[in-house]
Amino acid sequence: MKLILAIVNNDDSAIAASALTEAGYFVTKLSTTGGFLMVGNTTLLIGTEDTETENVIEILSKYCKTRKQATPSTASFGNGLSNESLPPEVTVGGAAIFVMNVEKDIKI
Ligand code: 2BA
Repeated sequence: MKLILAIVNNDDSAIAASALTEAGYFVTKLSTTGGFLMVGNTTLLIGTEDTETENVIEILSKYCKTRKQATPSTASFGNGLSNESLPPEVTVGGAAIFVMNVEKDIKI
């Protein structure tokens, strides 16, 4: 079994989660914050069989789009970077995906 962790844009998260659920996958949505931009994004957790991994990635690819995002002035908050050292905009997404092995999957 695998745990797929996908960090996606907030604007894509609802449709991506719906498409995954409709395809029969179990999905958990977490509200998260990117460490660089310091703005909200969404992390989707999907626990599934090894053989389903590529299909999940395909669905995420379909609904999670790459976009340019302006670097907000708050991006350096707390990390000691000056605004001048940050690029004016960055390319974000479609999704940062991590696939992990699951030792046990227990539901009580
Ligand atoms: P953020 O950390 O807010 O990063 C937003 C975008 O800023 C990134 O897009 C990338 O284009 C740029 N960026 C991030 N860190 C950078 C750095 N140290 N130097 C220069 N540019 C940097 P994505 O790569 O598509 O990442 C989107 C979001 O996914 C990230 O938001 C973060 O929340 C997550 N993420 C991406 N890669 C990750 C990783 N290896 N580990 C943990 N989280 C990751």
